[in-house]
Amino acid sequence: MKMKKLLTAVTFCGVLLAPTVVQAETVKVDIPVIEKSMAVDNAGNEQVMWTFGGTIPGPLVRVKQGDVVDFTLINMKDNKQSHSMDFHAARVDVLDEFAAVSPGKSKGFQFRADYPGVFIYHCGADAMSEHIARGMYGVIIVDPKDGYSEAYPKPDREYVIVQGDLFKEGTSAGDITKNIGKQANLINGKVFHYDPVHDQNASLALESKPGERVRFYFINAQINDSVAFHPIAGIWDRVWDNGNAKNVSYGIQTYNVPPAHAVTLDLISPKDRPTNNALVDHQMKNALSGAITVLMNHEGANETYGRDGNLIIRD
Ligand SMILES: [Cu+2]
Repeated sequence: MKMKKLLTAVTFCGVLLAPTVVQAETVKVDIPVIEKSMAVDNAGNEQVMWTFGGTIPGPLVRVKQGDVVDFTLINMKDNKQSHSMDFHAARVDVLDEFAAVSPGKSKGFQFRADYPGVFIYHCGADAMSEHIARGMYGVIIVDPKDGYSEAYPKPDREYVIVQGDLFKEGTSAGDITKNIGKQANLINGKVFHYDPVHDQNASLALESKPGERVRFYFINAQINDSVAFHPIAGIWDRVWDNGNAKNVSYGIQTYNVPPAHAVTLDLISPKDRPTNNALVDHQMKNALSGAITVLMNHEGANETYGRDGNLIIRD
């Protein structure tokens, strides 16, 4: 991803009034679609998945409100399927920009990110249920043009968590659409990805220091199920629906996230002691089939986690 920043300083009578006004820029985003067999759990069991960029979720796209995204979808020639790109942050023509592209072909389009927040992107090619369920989704964060404020404070760390479906290998597109054959839940591409409590093969957990403001961008990429997102042993300090700074709620226990929706949630752990949280889909059938993420709050928290663009922890 290449971006060009234009910084301007406005002066009046020699007084610096606005030293760092960040102007809108054009952000180039090229994403290849790669169909491949990949690990879907911490034990290394593989399934054939269809991916944006070779990972589930696909690459994180982050722009500022007002930026133009100059996007190219590259459907690799070894693929068997046609694919498309549906950015929920875009206002375009579903029959034009979001049209499917055959293997070996590319398609480019542009859109301006007018609305701030957190949005899913996904493949919309036929049968869309199967393409999404096989992993074709990712996240675009559109940071507000006004930046941080009292209503939308700067976090100490940021994490992206995407919950998706995993169906049994060989499930038909028709069954997937009806949720028949669902095997487990994926968190950032793996069952119990960050949960060493429920999965002895899990080597990762999310981390923060006691008292830090930790921001989660949570995306529901499941095709049919809503998520009842709850931080066990904690309370969401604030929740911004759709990640928009204007849609704020305070002191929330469980937040409902429908399919293809996303929210931004802050969690602040007690300052005076180490603690742990389990971020769960409180629909128990989903929690116990993979949708639990452990957050460890301790002084020795990994300094690189949730910082400097390291929002999706991958192994
Ligand atoms: Cu696709």
